[in-house]
Amino acid sequence: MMKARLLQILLPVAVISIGPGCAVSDAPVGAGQRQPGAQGVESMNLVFNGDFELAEARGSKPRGWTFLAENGSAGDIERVNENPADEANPHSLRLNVTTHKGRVGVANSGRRGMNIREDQWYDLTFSARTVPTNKTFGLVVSLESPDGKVVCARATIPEVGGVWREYRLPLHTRLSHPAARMIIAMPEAGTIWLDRVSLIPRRDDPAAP
Ligand SMILES: [Ca+2]
Repeated sequence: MMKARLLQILLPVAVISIGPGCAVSDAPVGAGQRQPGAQGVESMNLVFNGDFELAEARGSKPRGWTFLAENGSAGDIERVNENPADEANPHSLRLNVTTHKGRVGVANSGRRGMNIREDQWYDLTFSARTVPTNKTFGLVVSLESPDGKVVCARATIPEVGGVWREYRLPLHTRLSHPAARMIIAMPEAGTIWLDRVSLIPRRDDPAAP
């Protein structure tokens, strides 16, 4: 009888002493990791002229963006204001690929090259549309050196197209480069419009998905 009574008294005490310890240690860590990330989103966009509101002094090309065509691919880019995603931010980039024989797309190097660090997460966000064709494309995004020999990160975002929508692609880097560029490439011939492109490093939280 005495042993049974002792167990009834001791068991609840043991459970209570373990339970609160686990809960207290988990909660503050999770909350603390998210707060610095939210601050970084506001100030760290590596893309220059990601909303395409700045034009070159002459012509209709957007500042900071270049057309890239490898292995005999062909097409062009234009800064346009037709069918905007946002009337208050009316210009977008029209990427038109007429011949796809190799990698073809657009490149942005930030203001003086993007300082990309290895083993970090970078969040690419952008708006895109393909109206009136409504075709969808799997866009291939790379962070790489100007000569393309150092590929810091590469990932594909599938099924981009239709009416204006926002997209997000997390990129994880395996190499660093101090003056990298970002390339958004089309998988085949076609036309797509892009706007509000941003690339934000998550330097406070490298292991985040
Ligand atoms: Ca715009």
